[in-house]
Amino acid sequence: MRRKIALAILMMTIPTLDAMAAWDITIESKTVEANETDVMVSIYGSWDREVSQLSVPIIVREITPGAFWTGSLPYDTGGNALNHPFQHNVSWQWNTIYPWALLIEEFRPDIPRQTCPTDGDVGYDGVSPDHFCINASATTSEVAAKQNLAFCTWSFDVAGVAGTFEFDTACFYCGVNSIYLIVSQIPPFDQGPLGTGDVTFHKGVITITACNCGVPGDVDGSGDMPTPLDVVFLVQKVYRSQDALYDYHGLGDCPFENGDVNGDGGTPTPLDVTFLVQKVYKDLDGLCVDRCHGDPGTGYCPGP
Ligand SMILES: [Ca+2]
Ligand SMILES: [Ca+2]
Ligand SMILES: [Ca+2]
Repeated sequence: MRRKIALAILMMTIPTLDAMAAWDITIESKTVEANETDVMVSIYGSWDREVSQLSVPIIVREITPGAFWTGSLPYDTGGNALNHPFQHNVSWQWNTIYPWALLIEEFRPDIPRQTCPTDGDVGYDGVSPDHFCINASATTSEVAAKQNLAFCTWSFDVAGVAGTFEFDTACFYCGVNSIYLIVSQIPPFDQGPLGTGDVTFHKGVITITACNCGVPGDVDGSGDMPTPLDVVFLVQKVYRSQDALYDYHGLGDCPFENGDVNGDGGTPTPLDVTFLVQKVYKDLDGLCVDRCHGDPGTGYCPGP
């Protein structure tokens, strides 16, 4: 009987021990469209005891050539929880009323040096690879146990090439050569790979999908250059209110409505039929050739 009771207590204890092992750093993965802007990615942390220091060195690495982040890259350097003098497209989500990371709170770009391999990166420049490091450190206060806390978010634009790139962890330089997540008891100890090794890490993968707003004038979605059949589809839509046009909008966030072949915005009109007739029968191209971009609100359509 005593053994059964002991076994029962042990079984009740196992889930608790398992839950206490939840030390994790995870970077969000996302699927975005080609040339998408203001893509937001967060880093999540889980820890079971109060920690006073956190460092995550990150490499941004192209997997598919050309599929990468681009434009004005995020940074947040030289600051702490109250002061961010050099900040661009980075935000922190933990308690900002009673800030925790008073000593340092930064999202700092740099290139690897000292004890890290120093080949392959010449700058934080949108050319793979790029490196940055997330650092947060307390003076006396500590951040309490958390599970899946999205503590930092950064935003960026992506290139027009379909494929993938990733936010992985890698050596940054001598002081931040690995993930550190430090419990400040006496003496303090690190739960990261060079300490107890309890922290798991999951990299973030950004998948850029090709824009799919259709071939210009291919209103029935057959996937090839417009034909007389497309003209009939558009005539039925415009003059007979019989809408059998392909739903490109169901596949993505296309700026132009299908059938608005000249890209001047709104629903298709007789003018669009005229443009499509000229294209199909006379090879006069006035169609909106870039269906993925432009601003129909201003009548702007890239090309032809
Ligand atoms: Ca670079
Ligand atoms: Ca067609
Ligand atoms: Ca139109």
